[in-house]
Amino acid sequence: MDNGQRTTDNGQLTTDNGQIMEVIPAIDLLAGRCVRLYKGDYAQSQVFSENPVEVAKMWADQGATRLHLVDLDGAKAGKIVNLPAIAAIRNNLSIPIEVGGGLRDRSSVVELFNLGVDWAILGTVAVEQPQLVQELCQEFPEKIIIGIDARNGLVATRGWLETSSVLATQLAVQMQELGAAAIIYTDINRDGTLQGPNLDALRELAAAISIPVIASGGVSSVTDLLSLSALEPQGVTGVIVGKALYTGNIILKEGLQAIGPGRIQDIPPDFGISSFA
Ligand code: AMZ
Repeated sequence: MDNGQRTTDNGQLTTDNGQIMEVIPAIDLLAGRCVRLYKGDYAQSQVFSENPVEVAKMWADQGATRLHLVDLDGAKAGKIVNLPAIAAIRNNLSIPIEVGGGLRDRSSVVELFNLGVDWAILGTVAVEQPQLVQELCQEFPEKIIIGIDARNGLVATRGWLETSSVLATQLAVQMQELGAAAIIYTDINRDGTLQGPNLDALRELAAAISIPVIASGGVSSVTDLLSLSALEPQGVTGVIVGKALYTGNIILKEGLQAIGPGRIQDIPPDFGISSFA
């Protein structure tokens, strides 16, 4: 019987009403600690834990299917700085992890892959060295994700300390052509503010490309997650959650129940009826 259900490539149950989305906890590393910045401002950092491994394990234990790690010192310095913390997280966790911040050459990307990191996120080089992006996408298919961090639609680079004249959507189209596996779109003015995601910008971006879009910045509640899940048919396949998880505004388990695998609204329609028969 066709009850509107189907399975995804990895066997997860979903429905024709909309597919599941990944809820991806973020761990931002500054001087080996787990922090959150406000709008990416290094002067406005809040330490959430001295022990990022413990935090990573906690999100994995609570059901995360992927982790998003940012080397904030690295993004500023232009090279990996928090390698010990990244390696420790990788060695203590079995779920996939994506890492960005300071990856500006091939050897840094290779260093992460050698550690067992699953995806490398490139930001600054997408604007400054598209040729390198193309080479890396060819060498590591499906492993290179582009982080597009936008301030009023324009792409910011180098720890968000510089704003380019490149339009986010334009860069996304170019990166898709070069072979990027996915785009992570961060709205800087929302990041760390708990003000809600920029749905209009995400809709515009997702309409312009066919590779997956992962939303980031401003997510503050389960309601925000549900709003984002309406964009799943347009290609928004995941959402990165940072501050809201650390403040408790979103309980990971509830976020997963709302839009993740086994989300509660996907219980088969005849499931409840038969129990009353
Ligand atoms: O918060 C910031 N100031 C910040 C941040 N979170 N600056 C950079 N980043 C992240 C980007 C992307 O994931 O969101 O670093 C990565 C890009 O680094 P790079 O070094 O490639 O531009």
